Amino acid sequence: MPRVIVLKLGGSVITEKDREETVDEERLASLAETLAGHEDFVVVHGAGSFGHRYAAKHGVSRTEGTHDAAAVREIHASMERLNGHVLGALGAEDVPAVPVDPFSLAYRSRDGTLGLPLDGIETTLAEGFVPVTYGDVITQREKGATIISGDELVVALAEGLDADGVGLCSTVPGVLDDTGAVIPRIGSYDEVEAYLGGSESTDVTGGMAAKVRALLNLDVPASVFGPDALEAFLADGSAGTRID
Ligand code: IP8
Repeated sequence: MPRVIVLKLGGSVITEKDREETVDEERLASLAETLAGHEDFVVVHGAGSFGHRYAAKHGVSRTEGTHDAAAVREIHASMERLNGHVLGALGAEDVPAVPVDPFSLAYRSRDGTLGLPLDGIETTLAEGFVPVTYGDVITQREKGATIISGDELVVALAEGLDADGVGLCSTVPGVLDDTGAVIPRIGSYDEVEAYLGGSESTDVTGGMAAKVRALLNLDVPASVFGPDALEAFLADGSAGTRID
């Protein structure tokens, strides 16, 4: 099987973050147009103005679980609605996009370790489809159900599929230094600690520091870039900040 690219479309890139369950239609259509004609990639999208609101309403997070099935359904349904929009936009550009539902696929063990069987996704790719998955709620032993972020899925898919590269399409044009300039390349966390915070910083927001740390741990090169640079990333991987 050819090696794949794992591409994350950030929730705040494809939705209007401050308007409940509102898709940024124009942005999404333009990203879909850029992806048209490309092959062998997996899309992961975040929640933006979908999902998070229901997770907060029911007190569900990466660490706080729920046994309330109605809460699980509400969070998951919101993410399915956003996934439907993403599939629709990709489909309109003839990208052979199909859904991959994390709730039905993934799970966590007691200590939070992610289980993500990949046979289905591998078959989906091998048959020429583009799997489109997303941050979601998943079951966890002894906690009921907890949240999985798109970023966590990106890392697991990049490792599990032995991906060729990872792209995080974000609202910022890359990882920024303290003057607001894009840092072209990051080879170790020490290089950016001054801008992103020390290794003890908890990073509860799942912000840039957590992303950079996770991407540095991967064997594959990753890039963080803004929506305008998706074309450049797909062409030769030269976009925003390269983390490897
Ligand atoms: O936007 C969160 O995914 P993220 C998923 O990638 C939910 O952090 C359901 C809140």
